[in-house]
Amino acid sequence: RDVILLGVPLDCGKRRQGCRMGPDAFRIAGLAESLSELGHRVRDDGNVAAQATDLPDREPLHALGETVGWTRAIAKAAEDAAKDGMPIFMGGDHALSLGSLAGLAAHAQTADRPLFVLWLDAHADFNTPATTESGNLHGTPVAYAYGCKGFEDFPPFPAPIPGNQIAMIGLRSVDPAERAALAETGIHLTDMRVIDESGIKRPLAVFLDEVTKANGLLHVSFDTDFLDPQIAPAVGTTVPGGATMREAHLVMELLCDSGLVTSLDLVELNPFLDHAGQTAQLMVDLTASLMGRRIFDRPTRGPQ
Ligand code: DIR
Ligand code: MN
Ligand code: MN
Ligand code: MN
Repeated sequence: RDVILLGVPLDCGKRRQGCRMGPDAFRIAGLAESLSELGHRVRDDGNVAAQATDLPDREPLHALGETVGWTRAIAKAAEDAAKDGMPIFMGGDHALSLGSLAGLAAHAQTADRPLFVLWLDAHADFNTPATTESGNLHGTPVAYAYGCKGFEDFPPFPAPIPGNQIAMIGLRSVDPAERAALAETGIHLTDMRVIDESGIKRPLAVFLDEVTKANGLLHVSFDTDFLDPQIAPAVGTTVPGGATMREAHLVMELLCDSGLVTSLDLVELNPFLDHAGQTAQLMVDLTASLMGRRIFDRPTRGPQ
């Protein structure tokens, strides 16, 4: 495949700094080399540049103007890259997905295919600028893509994504306002209890079947805090009880088998909090699993 790496040193989606070092951490951990070894044609387009706005900041939102500027710049880069191949957005915090989702939705509209989104995250990121308690805009991209009210300062979202085209897996920290808003959306919600009781494969397979039936594009947004903090400590918003290394690799391997993934965000890695590159390396290894790294080959459709 043609893979396009885009660094997004965006660090304004929350107060704790460090995610701006993410793109270089992914590079140093060998993301491009790992994907080349798997036979992909990899191009690193360098870093997306922030775009200035004169939008004033507004309490209680943190860095509203800066975030809106980034959203425009990333959306443009995403739409362009999606024409050439499979974009991988190396974040940066999760506010970058305001832009990647907007750009990919515009691309899907042009391609006349529905855009599906898989959100791997401890959090739902379904707050709006009106409901957020923290003021941190990294907690809002899914609500933006779904078409919630409250995003008037942002570019209008091209073709909002219906709830049945969105799946969240790994949930274990959901704010009361998010819980109430999610109830009416039809978004596929897989919390850690579902994973404990019936495993991580089934909810993913159900969603992937829907993507296949609809001939959809599939964007995967991978928040580092999907993973358990014991294996992925380099996140500002760790939540205990996350996905294990084996669960995460299985998700990536199943996504690879499906052949459906058309774009990927790697977000919330904060190298300042890492232990000797452990989390960056794990994220690179998981991306390699998503892109074809295997222990042994298997029939693509084995016994379910
Ligand atoms: C919380 C935390 N829901 C918020 N969200 C995080 O600030 O809106 N998302 N950390 O990744
Ligand atoms: Mn997130
Ligand atoms: Mn999160
Ligand atoms: Mn948040």
